[in-house]
Amino acid sequence: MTAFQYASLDDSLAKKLIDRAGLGDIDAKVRSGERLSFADGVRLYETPHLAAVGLMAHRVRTQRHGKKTYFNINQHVNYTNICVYSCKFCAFAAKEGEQRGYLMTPAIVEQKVKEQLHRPVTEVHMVAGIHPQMGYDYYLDVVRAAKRARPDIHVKAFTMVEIDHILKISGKSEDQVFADLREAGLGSCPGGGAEVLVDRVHKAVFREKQGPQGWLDTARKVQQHGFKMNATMLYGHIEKVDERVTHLIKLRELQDECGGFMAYIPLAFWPYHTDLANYGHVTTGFLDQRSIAIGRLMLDNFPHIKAYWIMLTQESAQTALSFGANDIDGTVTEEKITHDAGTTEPQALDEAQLTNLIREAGYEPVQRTTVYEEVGASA
Ligand code: V47
Repeated sequence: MTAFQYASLDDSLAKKLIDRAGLGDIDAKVRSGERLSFADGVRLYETPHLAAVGLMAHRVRTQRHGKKTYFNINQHVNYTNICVYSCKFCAFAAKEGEQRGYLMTPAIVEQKVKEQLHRPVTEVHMVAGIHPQMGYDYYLDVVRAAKRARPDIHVKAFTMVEIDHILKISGKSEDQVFADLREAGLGSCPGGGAEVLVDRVHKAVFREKQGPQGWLDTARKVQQHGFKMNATMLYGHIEKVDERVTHLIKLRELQDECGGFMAYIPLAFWPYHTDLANYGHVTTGFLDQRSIAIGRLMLDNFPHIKAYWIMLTQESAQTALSFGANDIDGTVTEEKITHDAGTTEPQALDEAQLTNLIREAGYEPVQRTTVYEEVGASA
């Protein structure tokens, strides 16, 4: 069955399959727009009937977005890997003085953005470690540097961990810090650093870093100050099914309260060179599709579900377009976090490669800005 046929599977057939999988009651809720419960989320993670979960998610995706699949032309700049924290899932971080540690000055950030001026890049995604020495002005300066190099670029920068750190070292009021960041050129925030929003996983895997409540509180501040942002979940390590569902419900509640999340992005864990390398496994195709589909079904108040190809792989990201995802992220260019942890994916894809992935799966590629304005039909 081709992706196109799958995407347009007759609804009564889909219903029969979902009923046979014992998920008819959940399907009825999805169809009527009733919110799924914690118990529903657990069942969706535990059922072996992945196709049934995918069909429900695909229907919602199709109702909201038709065949449109968003991508953007972006670049990543990871301005330092030096980090005070030692999260067990992270292969990117280095300690000060370590040979593989690096720190980009604002001038280097400017140079990195200038290097891409020949491409129609609309977004720079900047995240990094928490450097022990850099002061408040450094953070403003890296944003300014990107804008200096390319004034029309959208700067999507700083996870909630970085924002919290910036707030703490600023010596200024929260209002002033967000005003400074906006004036420097910050456009929105990425969704990283959430990991799994439950205390057990926090204690076991990233205990020194901001915990679940800290991430949510900072996200609330960011959104209350008028910035849009994304939300992630790092899955496929020690987290349990109920913890994944708890994570999704916490995101959903914050979205009800503030409404500033654009996309949910499940991030597939890559274990190589991390402290969890011996723990087990890399993610599976089954878990990847399930994570996308359950994100779409549980997060009824999130407009976009993103299949980030670097972490999912191109194969899995392409398939995810039929399991609820309506976004495949961007061209990227020079990604370090997943590459340090062993991803087999390239550093970048060009626009033609991205649009081919989307078209081959039966969907319509649409270039977007960071905040989901359509840039125009793609070639
Ligand atoms: O915060 C760290 C995760 C995140 C590993 O908002 C790992 O548009 C897998 O958040 N294996 C950074 N993941 C990436 C991120 C992101 C990516 C693309 C788009 C957006 C967006 C956000 O990567 C980190 C952490 O949660 N991470 N180590 C690892 N070994």
